[in-house]
Amino acid sequence: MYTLVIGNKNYSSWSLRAWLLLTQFDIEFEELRLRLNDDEFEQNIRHYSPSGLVPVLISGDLRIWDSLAISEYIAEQHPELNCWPKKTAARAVARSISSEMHSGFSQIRTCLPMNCRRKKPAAAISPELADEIERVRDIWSSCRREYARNGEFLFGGFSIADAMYAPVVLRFDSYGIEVGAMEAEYMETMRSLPSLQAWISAARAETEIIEAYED
Ligand SMILES: N[C@@H](CCC(=O)N[C@@H](CS)C(=O)NCC(=O)O)C(=O)O
Repeated sequence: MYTLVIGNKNYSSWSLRAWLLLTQFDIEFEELRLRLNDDEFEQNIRHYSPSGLVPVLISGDLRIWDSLAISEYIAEQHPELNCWPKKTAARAVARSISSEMHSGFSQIRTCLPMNCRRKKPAAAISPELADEIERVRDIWSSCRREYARNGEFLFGGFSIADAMYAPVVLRFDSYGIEVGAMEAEYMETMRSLPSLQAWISAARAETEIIEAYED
């Protein structure tokens, strides 16, 4: 049985990625939520996470403290689930876009922080932010064009790549980012997942406010 240590559901986009992956693939886990920006977090996080960051997956004596590392570990432990696409070429592209998400998109992260309670257009979109939004749209539409025949997600069936982009779907929704028909359809598919709905409801029920992530 795994334990997944996460931050506030309203704000912690990296936690959402790992949580959604486990939940979508029906992998049993216990959830341990620590409040970000709180003394409790500072006092407890090093007990679980050598990096001081969430998410952390605890599997027996092992701690895995990064969303992409957690994803790879889960994919290795449960090969029958095909957490990555089955075909080599699709898997290579899925890994590329997941790594691109993990190491890039600094403007989206900084200017559009995840906040599931928020529903208001972004105040301003700089050219740099617009470029990153365009790049995400391009990734989503090209994946959908290529893999639509296999299912509704980026590579047909739900994969780690969808978990990596889930917080971006929520951000585009919260900040009223305009997208084309193909990307809107993908966003709707993601938003209607019962797992993501459950995360959003729990996020909205949280009472902590972190000013840095609010307007
Ligand atoms: N590269 C890490 C990023 C993790 C991360 O930045 N987590 C944030 C919450 S979303 C955190 O733990 N922040 C706590 C802090 O900075 O004190 C991953 O992929 O898991």
